[in-house]
Amino acid sequence: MINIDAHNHVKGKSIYLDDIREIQGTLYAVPFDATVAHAKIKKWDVEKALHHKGIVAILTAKDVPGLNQIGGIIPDEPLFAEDEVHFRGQVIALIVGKSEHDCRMAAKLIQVDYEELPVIVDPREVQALGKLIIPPRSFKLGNTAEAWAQCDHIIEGRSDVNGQEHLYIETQGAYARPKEDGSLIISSSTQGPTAVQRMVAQVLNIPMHKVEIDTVRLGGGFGGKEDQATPWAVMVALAAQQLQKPVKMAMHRMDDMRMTGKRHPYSADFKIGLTKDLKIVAYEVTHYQNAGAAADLSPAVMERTLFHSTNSYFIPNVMATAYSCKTNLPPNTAFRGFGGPQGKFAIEAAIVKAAETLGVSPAEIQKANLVKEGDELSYGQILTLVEATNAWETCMTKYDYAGQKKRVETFNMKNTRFKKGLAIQPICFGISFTNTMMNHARALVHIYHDGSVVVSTGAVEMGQGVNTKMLQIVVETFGIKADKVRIESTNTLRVANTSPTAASAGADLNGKALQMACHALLERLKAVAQKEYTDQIIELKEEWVYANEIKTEMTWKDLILRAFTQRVALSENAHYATPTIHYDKTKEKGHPFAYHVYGTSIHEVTVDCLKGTYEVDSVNIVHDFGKSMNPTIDNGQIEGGLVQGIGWMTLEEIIYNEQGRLVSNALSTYKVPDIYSVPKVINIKHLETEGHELAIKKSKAVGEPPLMYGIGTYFAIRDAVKAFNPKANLAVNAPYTPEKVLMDLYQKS
Ligand code: MTE
Ligand code: LUZ
Ligand code: MOS
Repeated sequence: MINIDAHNHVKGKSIYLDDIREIQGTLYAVPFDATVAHAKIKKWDVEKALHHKGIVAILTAKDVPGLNQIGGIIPDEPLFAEDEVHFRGQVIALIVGKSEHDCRMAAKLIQVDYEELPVIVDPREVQALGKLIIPPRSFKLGNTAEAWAQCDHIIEGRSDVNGQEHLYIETQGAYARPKEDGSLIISSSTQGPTAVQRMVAQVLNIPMHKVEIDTVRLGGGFGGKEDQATPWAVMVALAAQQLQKPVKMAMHRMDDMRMTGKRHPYSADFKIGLTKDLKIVAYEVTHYQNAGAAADLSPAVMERTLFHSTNSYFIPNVMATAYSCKTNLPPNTAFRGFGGPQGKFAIEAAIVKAAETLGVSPAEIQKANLVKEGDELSYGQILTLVEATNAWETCMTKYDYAGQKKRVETFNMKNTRFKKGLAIQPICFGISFTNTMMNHARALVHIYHDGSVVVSTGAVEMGQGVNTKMLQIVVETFGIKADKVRIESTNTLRVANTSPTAASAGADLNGKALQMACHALLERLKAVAQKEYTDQIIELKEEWVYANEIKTEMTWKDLILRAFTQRVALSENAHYATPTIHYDKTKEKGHPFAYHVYGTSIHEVTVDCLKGTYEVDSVNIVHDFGKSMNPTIDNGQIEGGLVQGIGWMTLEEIIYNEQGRLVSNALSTYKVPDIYSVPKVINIKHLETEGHELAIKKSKAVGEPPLMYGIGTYFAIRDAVKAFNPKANLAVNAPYTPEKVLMDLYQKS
């Protein structure tokens, strides 16, 4: 089944937030933000701005009837700054007017007097000062201190990896309309409608039942709208409530880039110990996470880094520590992989450093240490249905890695200006929210008496195709055609208390709930048919009732009408909670993930050693989809995730200056992959496996894992640089921009 949105997307008919038809009298809101990264606010003056043409109101902390607080995990983030600002881009006021243009003009008239305080943007620096978001955490397995004695080689090093701008095509936005009795409906471009509902209620000081959040779809979220869609929705809700007018905000791209957080930059120190036969015996790593000025999701991101600190390798002695460092940057947030990629980057850096020191190929070390059935990870989960070696070996044979390696070596012998590089990137990613209590979902199904079906779940469509997968479940369970089913918007009145669509678990969690609802309805419908066809086995296929495998006279429509006239309930609401998972934070042990997703990728690049530029020649992937329920959508997720990962690792360079000002603040200065930087060849082979019972229809979660293949491209470029300049002592510092490559090519050791 093709993505049900495909045709309307191409025709431009799909509705995004800014396409919602506006109600007469709608006002527009523009946030006004701090121009310094750390300061006391001595005073502010909005009088002049208030008198500007078209301005209706300027709201600040003083106008908040409830709590001026939107921190989700930790209440450390005011909606509007009060006496202090902690990052550039922190919102101080909301300007509401008759047009966005009026608001922007008025913004220039607002005056704020700051008393500037020291700005720190480096995570190691704030860690040394003890400025942490939460106390540090450590995952331990075995005993590293004792294990060093068993190692023939011990290598230490450091890796640095920068953040990443989400660059969802649709910027942040929300549109609030007052209803009666002080209640509101808010259309929000959010991955987490319930999170928005909760914060609107908290800030406006009204019960959650007065707040309806509606989300049709997002023009991309990538984690950037898991938590950070909330402030904008709360702001327009506040304005709508105060003014009793519809109020809308659709953010300007540069405002969005400046005011919202990004993927967390990390710095790490590592120490890795191996035996002569390349078995990794011990690994110690310390991560410095650049959290920004408030917690946001950083504690959860940090924990996922620890969970993925050994990627797809079994290491018997592990000591992984992480610090969430509070800097004067916009609070960093969820981004596809959610800290996992940063954890993997450090272990891959350690392996590559070790390989270079020992004069072996990193692949030899990677292969010798892949996780196997029954292995225990540092957090106590015992791995089952492990596909790491299967994916690796299938990848090597299917794509003839040995032949490719020879071709690359021959090429490099014959060429000076151009050098090729190769790297292999295996992945192993845990599926489930690491916070066990978040792993549940609901679905609501109505069958109308004309036989048409409408479905609501907690899943938010953001381009990943979750609605298509939901539709497939209904169609397959009821044996009806796709045009009989409509997937409705995600709405807090229809489906309550949802987790955000995140952690790649949207299809699994909501799909399982939907399956339960559909099965309950199916049982009732079969019972209706059974009255007609006593003692026969009833099935529903192609909108027809079958009895003992023989097509009857009764259609789906007949059956529904019959059920209705017999007063059978045609609606069902189901709830699903992932079984088997648990985690004990006091021990840092448990079984947090329903299952893991595996895969292996081979990256080949060519570096122009005169210019420092590079091209990705090919990425060959073997991926563990389980039994993919929609290979077209799933392959799209692999391609998109891979390219997004390559962008993070190569071109996308976020630059904040020492004063905490975002220098890469537009698409002219922040480069994302274009058609030229996409790999010339991407092959995706589906690993033949049984899938997993906890995956929806045994089709494993696919959203985030492929991003981590992108790490391979970084190390392939490094391999090519080494081929040109074998003596260079290279740092591990992503993204590997052409400028950095050029410097490394001509580095004198
Ligand atoms: N694909 C598209 N096209 N757009 C997105 O915003 N977000 C990614 C991934 N794939 C995203 C995407 C992220 S960060 C997650 S967690 C998953 O989709 C969420 O959807 P799922 O749980 O249904 O896989
Ligand atoms: N969000 C979250 C996530 O709250 N917990 C998670 O474990 C997670 N993982 C990936 C993406 N978002
Ligand atoms: Mo994805 S980072 O879990 O929204």
